[in-house]
Amino acid sequence: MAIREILTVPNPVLKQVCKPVEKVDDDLRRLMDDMLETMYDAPGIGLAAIQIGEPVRVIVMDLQEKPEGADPEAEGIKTPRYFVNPEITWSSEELAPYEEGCLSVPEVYDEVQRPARVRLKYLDYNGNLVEEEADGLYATCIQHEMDHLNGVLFIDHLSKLKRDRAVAKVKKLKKAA
Ligand code: GNR
Ligand code: NI
Repeated sequence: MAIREILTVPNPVLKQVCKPVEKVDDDLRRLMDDMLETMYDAPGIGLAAIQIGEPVRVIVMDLQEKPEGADPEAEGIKTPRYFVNPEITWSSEELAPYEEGCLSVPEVYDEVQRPARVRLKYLDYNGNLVEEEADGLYATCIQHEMDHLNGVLFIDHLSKLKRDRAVAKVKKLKKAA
C-alpha cells in the first residue's frame, strides 16, 4: 500500500467528471487500498479517487463511529467502506445542515445543506451489488464524495465570494508550505 499526494484547489483535475469502473479487479482493489491508507494518513473520513488524480468513480470512507458502550479512550476500530460506481436512487425532501470540510480544500469549513437521507446502490470491494439507505453523517459524506465524481466540491455549494476566499486561502497555505 502507498500514501498518495492529495490534490488541492485550484487544480483543474478536481473538476473532471470521472469514468465508471468496468471491472472490480485486483488493480482496482490496489487503488482502493492506497486511497484508504491516504485517507487515514490525512486524516479524513472519506476520499474520492480523483483527489489522488485517478478519474474513476471510486470512493473510500470510514466514519470511525465508536460502537455504543465502547471505552472512549480506546482507538476507534477501523470500519472501511468502499464504493464503486455509486448511484443515488432516492433523496429525501428534508435537508440537513452539516459543517463540511474537504482534504482538497484544507482548513476551510462551512455549512452545506443536503438531503438528510438518500438511498444508494454501488459495488463493494468484491464487486458485489449493495443497496442501502444512508442518514446522518453517512448521508452527508456520501453526497460530498459523489459530488467529487462529478467534479463538484463542497465550496461550489457556497457563494462565489466564499468560494473565491476559500481558493485564495488554500493557495496562500500552499505558498507558505
Ligand atoms: O474528512 C472529511 N470530512 C468531512 C466532514 C464533513 C463533510 C464531509 C467530509 S469529507 C472529508 C474528506 C474529503 O475531502 N472527502 O472528499
Ligand atoms: Ni472532499
